[in-house]
Amino acid sequence: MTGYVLYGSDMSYFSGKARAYLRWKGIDFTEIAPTPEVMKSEIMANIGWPVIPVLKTPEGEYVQDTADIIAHFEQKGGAPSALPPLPLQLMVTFLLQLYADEWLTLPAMHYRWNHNEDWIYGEFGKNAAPNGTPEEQYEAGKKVGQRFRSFVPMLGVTPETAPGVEKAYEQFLADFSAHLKKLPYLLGTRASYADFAMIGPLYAHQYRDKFSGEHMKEKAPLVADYVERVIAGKGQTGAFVANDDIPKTLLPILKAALGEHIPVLSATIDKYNEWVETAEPRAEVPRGVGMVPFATGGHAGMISARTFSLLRLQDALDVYQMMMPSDRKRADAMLAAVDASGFKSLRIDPRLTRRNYKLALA
Ligand SMILES: N[C@@H](CCC(=O)N[C@@H](CS)C(=O)NCC(=O)O)C(=O)O
Repeated sequence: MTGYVLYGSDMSYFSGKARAYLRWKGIDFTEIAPTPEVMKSEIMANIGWPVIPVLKTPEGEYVQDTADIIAHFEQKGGAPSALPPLPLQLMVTFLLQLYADEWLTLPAMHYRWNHNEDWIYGEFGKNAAPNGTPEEQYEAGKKVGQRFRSFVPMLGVTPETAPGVEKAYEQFLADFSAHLKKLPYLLGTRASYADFAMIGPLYAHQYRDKFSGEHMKEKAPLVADYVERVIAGKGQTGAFVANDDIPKTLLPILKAALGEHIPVLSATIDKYNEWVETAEPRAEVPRGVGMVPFATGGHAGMISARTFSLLRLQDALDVYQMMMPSDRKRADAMLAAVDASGFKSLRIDPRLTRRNYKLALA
């Protein structure tokens, strides 16, 4: 086989992000489902833990994590470039990735596991028992799926928070629909990195899962149309909004996202700092460092303090901290407009990096 291999699945959050990007970039790739055999011989053997998506290059190298998959191609240069070239749009790109990867997990988990549970077991079964009868696939899928289901309360979705998750998601659909009336993609008339990130939650869980997709098509047909375009790799031509401006219609989305997420990120940093006190230099970082309070759509609960979220935050902070004074002034004005000035004082020290396909102290 020539070209790249993407080990991924149509049901997986982050596989959609990678697939949308690869199609848009025009990469020759084949997607292979994570059957038990593939999990063992490719993913466990080379990555060391069970995760998708994983990219295998024609040279036989393995790349894991969607940001690293995208960077693998972007570092080579070549048009079209996924990242906006100017600083404020770049910072907003990473803020939108932080939201898509690490906060829209709330509706994704809620809708999949509280509205599509039996349906998704059948879908998981197609990978777990590809040659089984529908009943055998359901049983095999249930075994795999129950592991994911068991993470849901830790990810903040409980009977107490579920109404808030729905309220916040409905508001997002309304705000994003208003944006899509003005512009076909997040930052202009062409697709870019932020759109691929948004496809993570919006494709597999919110569009493809049966009930969620019906709900999206009914409540927010413009969002459903957007998901279809981005997952198909469209939007290769067109432009970013001129003058490094941020479309006004993104402000309500950023305001809601950052308003809920910044307190959680700040509490996660406190827990990370406590953990760092006794950690060895360059240590592997645990995926969670305890539980912290949060609220979404006006409903409060507890959520895992996920260290990976800090890696995504670090990208946005790096862009902010390296801005020239005139750009920083524009960034400050935008952050003030969305009540998110708290972002500026967040610090991740020591820095985070990825080593051996895991999160580690830099
Ligand atoms: N941050 C990673 C996350 C990959 C990820 O969380 N993949 C999910 C499926 S969409 C998974 O395999 N999770 C297994 C686990 O977290 O143990 C990325 O961007 O690629």
